[in-house]
Amino acid sequence: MTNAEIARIFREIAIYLDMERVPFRPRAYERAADTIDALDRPLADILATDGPAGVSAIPGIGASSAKRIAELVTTGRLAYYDELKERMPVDVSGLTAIEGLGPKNVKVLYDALGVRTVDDLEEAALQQRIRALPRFGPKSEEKILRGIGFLRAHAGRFPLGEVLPFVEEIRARIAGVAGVKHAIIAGSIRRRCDTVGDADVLVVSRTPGRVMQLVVEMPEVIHVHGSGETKTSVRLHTGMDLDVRVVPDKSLGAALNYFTGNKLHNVELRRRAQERGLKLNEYGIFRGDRQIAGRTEEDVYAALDLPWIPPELREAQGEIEAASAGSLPDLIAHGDLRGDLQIQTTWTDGAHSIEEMALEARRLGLEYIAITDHTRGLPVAGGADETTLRRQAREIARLNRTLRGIRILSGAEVNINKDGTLDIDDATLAELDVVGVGVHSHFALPRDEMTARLVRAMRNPHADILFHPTGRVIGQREPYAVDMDTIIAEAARTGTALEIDAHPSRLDLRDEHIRRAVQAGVKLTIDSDAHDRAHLPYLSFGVDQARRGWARKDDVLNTRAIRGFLDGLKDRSGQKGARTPRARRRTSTR
Ligand code: DGT
Ligand code: CA
Ligand code: CA
Ligand code: ZN
Repeated sequence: MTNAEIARIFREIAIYLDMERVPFRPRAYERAADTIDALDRPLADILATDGPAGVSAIPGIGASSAKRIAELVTTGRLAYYDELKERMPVDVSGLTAIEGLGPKNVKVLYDALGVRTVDDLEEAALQQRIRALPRFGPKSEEKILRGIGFLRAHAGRFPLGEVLPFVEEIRARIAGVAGVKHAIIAGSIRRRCDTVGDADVLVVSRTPGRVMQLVVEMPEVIHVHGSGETKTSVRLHTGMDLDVRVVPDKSLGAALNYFTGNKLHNVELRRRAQERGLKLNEYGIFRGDRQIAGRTEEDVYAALDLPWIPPELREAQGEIEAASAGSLPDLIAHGDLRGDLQIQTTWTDGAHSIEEMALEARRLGLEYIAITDHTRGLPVAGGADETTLRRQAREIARLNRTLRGIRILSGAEVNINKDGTLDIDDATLAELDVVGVGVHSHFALPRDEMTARLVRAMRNPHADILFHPTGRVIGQREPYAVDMDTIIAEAARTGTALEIDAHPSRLDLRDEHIRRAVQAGVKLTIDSDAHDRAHLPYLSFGVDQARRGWARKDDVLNTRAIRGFLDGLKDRSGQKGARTPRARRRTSTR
């Protein structure tokens, strides 16, 4: 039983408990699932070495969760979960994945119409049986059908954040087989694409038979498409396929290059080889029959008169020309981020206090964080108003006087109203260190109206960062209709930063948006959008995305030390005359 499987079961339990309207416990299960996902050691290992006490010692995992984990790891089952499933045998994950369909509605649909699967749901909607239910109508049927269509269109691709830890775990298992010299992840995962079709792992081993045996016998495998000495292809329990290839050591670089792709990048490299009278394939670079390169990727590129190209750039978007001209960007690196600028706390819909988030950020090596709880009514009830934000700023100032090694900045994730105004008054915004503004309502506005709305919000002198510039939720919600070129131009003109939301199902700014923003001289920020301290490491997915967008360290504001960062915010660079010295002192000094 892997960590990913245990986390999935905990999430399903949370959904079941939500259906029964059980208070609090669903959040505890979700929190435990987040914690489990963020662990860097298999729970089975922890249990084996430290026993149940070792598991319940993990922050975020209570004693009862620890017991359930022990049962899952030792027996492969969980009686409590089996009971829930038996009582209501529905595809809870599949159904709640549909935009706008929560656990409570899933229960209503099951109780009233016997809906167990997404197919049942589609049939019920098409037969117009849903509109008769209380609190549903013809509009709900339409929305459900659209949601199903969207999911189907995205079926078969998985957010990188969901697959990377899991595939990394499998890779490590393969690397542990006696006789294995290398086990490396290739394909779209190595390029850090935001979604992944299937996982590709390359292996160099004296014992290919043993490697393939391990792969087909992994507990996560639900089907073997094929297995031979050099290639095995399996379907995993998550629905994703995994291809494992064993390659000769002297071809590792060429194979890695070939199976990292993408296809068009490979095609361009092959053409370049041909121009030099060479042949490039997955076994190496050949002059006639003689292999002249291919043991490492560096020597493959060198044989083509190129420097090594980072995998994130291999999308046939001009990277080969840039490499050839010596003008590849010096990409932002993991570890360059010094701050995190979108963090929610228990003041609104986050799971942890300001102090808990700050301590975790410090533990992860960050120097500063901005607390950006939601404002007013959207998207959570009890969002902050002006009074609350001022009270929170005082709490932050108090913490800053006692905490060492981390600076907490006051801020907010301010709602952009339908007309582009903000739902917090300017006087209050002027007192905050970092103001992020974002759309949390009226997602379906026509493109012109939505673009004008965002532009107006960016023109507010206090709006430092545009959060969620596209509003997409990968595999769940389409981006809103917006003219990104206008947004980028306005960001450049007003000095508003654009956010790369690092949450792996968000990544609002796609690679090409980032690239255009960089070209326009727009400042970017990379934020975890953490609602739990286990989310802070999401920052790394934001760095991946920034690299895919050709961003350098200098393009990202929160790579700067605190002083330079604050000076780089729009509100500081001029307009903040409105800020009273007293308010400034409150949060900015130690
Ligand atoms: P995915 O799995 O859809 O997220 O994307 P990839 O890029 O991982 O694609 P995949 O798994 O089909 O193949 C892995 C890499 O292998 C791909 O990026 C390039 C290489 N490759 C696969 N098929 C071909 C091919 O027919 N020609 C060439 N040149 N390369 C190929
Ligand atoms: Ca792949
Ligand atoms: Ca593949
Ligand atoms: Zn939130």
